[in-house]
Amino acid sequence: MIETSKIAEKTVLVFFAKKNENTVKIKESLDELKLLSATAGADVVKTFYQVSDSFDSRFMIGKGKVEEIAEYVEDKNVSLVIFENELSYTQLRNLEQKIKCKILDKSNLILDIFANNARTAQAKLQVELAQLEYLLPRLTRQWTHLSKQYGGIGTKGPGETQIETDRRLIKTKISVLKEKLGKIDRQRKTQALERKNHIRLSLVGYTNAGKSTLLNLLTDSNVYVEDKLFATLDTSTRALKLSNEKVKKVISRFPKKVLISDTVGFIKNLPHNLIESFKSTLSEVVESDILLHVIDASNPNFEEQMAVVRDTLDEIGAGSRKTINVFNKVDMLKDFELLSHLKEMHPDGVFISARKGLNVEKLLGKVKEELSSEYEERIIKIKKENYKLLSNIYKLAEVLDVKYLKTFTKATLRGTKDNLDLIEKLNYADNNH
Ligand SMILES: Nc1nc2c(ncn2[C@@H]2O[C@H](COP(=O)(O)OP(=O)(O)OP(=O)(O)O)[C@@H](O)[C@H]2O)c(=O)[nH]1
Ligand SMILES: [Mg+2]
Repeated sequence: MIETSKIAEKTVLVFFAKKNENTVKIKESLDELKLLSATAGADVVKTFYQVSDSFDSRFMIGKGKVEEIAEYVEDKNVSLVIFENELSYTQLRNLEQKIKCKILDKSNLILDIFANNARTAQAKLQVELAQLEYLLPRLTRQWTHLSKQYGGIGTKGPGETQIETDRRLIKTKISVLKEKLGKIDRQRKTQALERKNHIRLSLVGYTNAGKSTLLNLLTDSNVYVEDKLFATLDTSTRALKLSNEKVKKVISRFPKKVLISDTVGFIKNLPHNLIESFKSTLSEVVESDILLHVIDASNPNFEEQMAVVRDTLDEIGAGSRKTINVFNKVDMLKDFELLSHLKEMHPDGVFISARKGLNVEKLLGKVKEELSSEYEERIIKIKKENYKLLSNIYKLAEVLDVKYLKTFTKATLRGTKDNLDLIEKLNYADNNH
């Protein structure tokens, strides 16, 4: 992948909204686009809006507006135009004929940020896959020409050489990437069984909510934290470890070792192919005992962000996992009434400050409470000499009692329903061959 240039590009933003759209929502979407642009290294010099009854299908915005932007771009030497709205291939082509600089939409911008922030081999492969899949239907001579002419944000994409190759080569590359990712995924799956004997928590949430800050706090680590969007693209897993005395007490009451995973943040309209290619990273989330949904309570738009996160969890198949809503950054809520209102609205939530270490013991207490409701006891009968199953059982559950009877072994187990079901399935398979 090609590195993005570090020089800030002179950028204008363009935003089209229908007349009946909520103005508060419009402002929030625009603020998010500004933050995304800044994260990508753009220097936003102006924003063009258009609010209208209907959009012009040729350009998204009206022709007059296109001309106004084109003039501004030329006058002020602007090198990048970013649309909040998703542009079709034809709209992009039409706009490029009028406005003489690089044009991106929000999906493209997010892909670019991901490309820039990918650090591990797996994240790089995943981003490259998403970029190629995004590019494939849009690959034209025009694109090749543009990327050569302008460079910078949004064009580093899958690399010069691939842009020059034809679609068939890109397709081959896509299958190679899928193959490599499949291999990483298989390795991960073998490690997953090893981890089954641990309690697994995943931090999920909107980008910039404070997931990595909370991971650092709970596991005494030092993963990358930044007031930027998509600072984290990789899942890092650490063991729960805290030096705080109050918290130590809670931890000592956990039945098993606790592992916590940090994950990539979500955002409204996350390009679908990004979710697709990050599915294997996110499978960690799907297999967790409990999800900690970290919410930036200081963001006026946090409720919509919560809904986006829930929808994305549904999409990756984690919608029904047990979830604790963790309202973070309460240190920023100066208005006491606001906080008590929030607590009233979300009686099951936990209110913390990851940065200041506020209420962590409450959070862990809640985790403990949720876990004990999930754990159950079950007795299973195992064929007498099935030592292999017995050794697997120790990985999957707590063995409370074992009785070696004449024809079978009777084990009393304690574990999550999922793990106990899995043991029964293994036992059944062993007994029947
Ligand atoms: N005031 C305040 N700021 C916080 C708190 N927790 C995190 N932050 C700040 O919020 C910003 C984002 O924090 P991260 O931990 O990187 O957020 P994240 O959810 O991991 O973000 P991505 O990985 O980019 O999705 C950083 O500037 C943090 O210092 C908090 O409790 N209070
Ligand atoms: Mg992070």
